[in-house]
Amino acid sequence: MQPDEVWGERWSSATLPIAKRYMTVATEKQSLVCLAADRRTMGGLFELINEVGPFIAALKTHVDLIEDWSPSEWADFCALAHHHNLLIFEDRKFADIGKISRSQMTGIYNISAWSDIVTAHLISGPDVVDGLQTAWKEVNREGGVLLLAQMSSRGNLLNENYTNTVVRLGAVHEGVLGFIGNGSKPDELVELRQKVGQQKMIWTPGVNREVGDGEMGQRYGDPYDAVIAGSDCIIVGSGIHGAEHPKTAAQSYAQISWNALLSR
Ligand code: S5P
Repeated sequence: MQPDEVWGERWSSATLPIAKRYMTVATEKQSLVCLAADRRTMGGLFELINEVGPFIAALKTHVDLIEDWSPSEWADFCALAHHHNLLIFEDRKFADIGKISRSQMTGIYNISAWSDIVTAHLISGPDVVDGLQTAWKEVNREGGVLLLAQMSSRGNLLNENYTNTVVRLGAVHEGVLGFIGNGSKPDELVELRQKVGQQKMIWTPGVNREVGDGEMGQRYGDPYDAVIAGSDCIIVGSGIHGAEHPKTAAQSYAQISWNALLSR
């Protein structure tokens, strides 16, 4: 199957190269899964990617969680991710003014050198996106920003008004790959998709085959329902890395998400 057949308007109207890269990888691997690789050691990360790499399309990192992080081991880790044809997504949730966000893409972790995707809150205004895109351009790389339009955690402050503004500003910004939506609430996702339209992506955390409340205010919805409601990528963390058999779990999430996309 070719990506344009599977993704329809999302493919034909995508403007960012990284959007097409994601859709191509997801089609090749028949998986709409982004693994939230929330492990605290480099060894743990390597082990996880070696096990589930073939069944996921993207890899979401929190680089500042890793206790024994080093630039050389990280370079090896990124090489392993590329070997598995994975997009690398640093979930940094940038939120500062444009020029500081741009600088925060460098520094000790040098995020602009290896990330394909990063997250940002739009609380400081649209210049945060320009700052992040400038950082990628400065190292001759291309990337895309996912703006937090909704969150999966209970009691979050991203009310409907805020979501609407983020979508209105983000939908017309060429540096924006798409939005983070709340995977735990399919009804809210349907509404979000209506607001976003067909061009931009919606990626959803808060997804688990075991629907309900998670740890410390996290909430989970069903992976199939999320894709049917309009999600283009399910972000799954503990559903995979916390499973007894991460490989089997990853295969299962891949199959569910792919079947849902075909049905959609
Ligand atoms: O609203 C959000 C946004 C994000 S990016 N809720 C989230 O849970 N996330 C991230 O998704 C969070 O930082 C974590 O890495 C992942 C969810 O992990 P899980 O173990 O709950 O599936």
